[in-house]
Amino acid sequence: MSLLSQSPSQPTLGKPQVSPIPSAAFKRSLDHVAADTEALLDRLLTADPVAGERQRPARLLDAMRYASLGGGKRVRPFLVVETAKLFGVPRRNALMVAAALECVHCYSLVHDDLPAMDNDALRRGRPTVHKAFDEATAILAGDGLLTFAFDVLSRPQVHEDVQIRIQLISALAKAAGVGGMAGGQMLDLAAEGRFGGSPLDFSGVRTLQSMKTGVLLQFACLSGALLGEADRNARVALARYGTAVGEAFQISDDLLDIDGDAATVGKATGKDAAAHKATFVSLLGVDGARERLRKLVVKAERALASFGEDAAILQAAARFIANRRS
Ligand code: GRG
Repeated sequence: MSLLSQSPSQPTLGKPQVSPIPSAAFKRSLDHVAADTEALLDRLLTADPVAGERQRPARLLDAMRYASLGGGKRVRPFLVVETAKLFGVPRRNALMVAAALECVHCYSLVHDDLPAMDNDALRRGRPTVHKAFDEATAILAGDGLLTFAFDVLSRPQVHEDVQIRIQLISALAKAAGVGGMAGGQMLDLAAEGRFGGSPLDFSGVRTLQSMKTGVLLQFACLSGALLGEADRNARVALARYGTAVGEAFQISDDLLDIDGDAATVGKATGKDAAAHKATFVSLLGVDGARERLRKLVVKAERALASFGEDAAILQAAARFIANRRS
């Protein structure tokens, strides 16, 4: 069953238009969610095994903590917490989903940085996990984080209703798996010409990027609606917002690869052009990509119009994602 076909319950729509949130206020909220997510992950990823586990080997746990703590903007957790807030979901419940999602995101970065994938030495301004530890440990740290996400989502602290937890688990599994992020990564490797084939056109790049990057951001937005048992209209609005924000995130990433400063971005730049990779920027040009980005922000803001002032912070998030420098 698709997320949008699940059963509706409470409407929150129909409010008037919105005054923009200043970027400093937005940044404070983002930092607050980041600090809360960090604290929760720190508590969850301890050396003590929980029921059903034997022990947590120190080297693996250290690598998982290195990959998931002490860095990252925590944009996905922010989207979970703020979309959940639209439906009055308690912050502590939303943070559990946020922490699970961040584990999946961090796993993807660890595996993406491996020599067999993007072969990167720098991530979040620090040595990548396989450089700080070793390749085998990095593979296992990714495996550990991915599976830990589903352990966390299955816990009653996420939501007292097991059906909601199953919906979240199913949605995150699909977003991360063969028809989502892992599938998108496969398309990305193919687009580099590793397995033969021809270069991607615009629609091919859009599909690849929406799978590789967009679906996790869409999950972040829809998870708030799932936690809040939101009605169909609200889910459709958040799905539209998530899709626009997902594409905007990727275009801004492509632009950063061209004009970003590696020290600020926290990873190597210029890699797409060096690999002659088809990206939004290579296909649309820098100005065309900026124009598309601008339109996507408008689309994201409009998608939330019916939530009124309650969604002003999410509108600010769309602007932040488009204008980010790291
Ligand atoms: C290995 C299955 C597998 C998937 C990897 C997400 C991904 C797929 C690769 C990452 C490569 C990349 C740089 C994609 C562009 C978008 C992206 C995910 C950027 C990093 O996300 P941020 O900016 O990172 O949210 P922080 O460090 O802030 O968490």
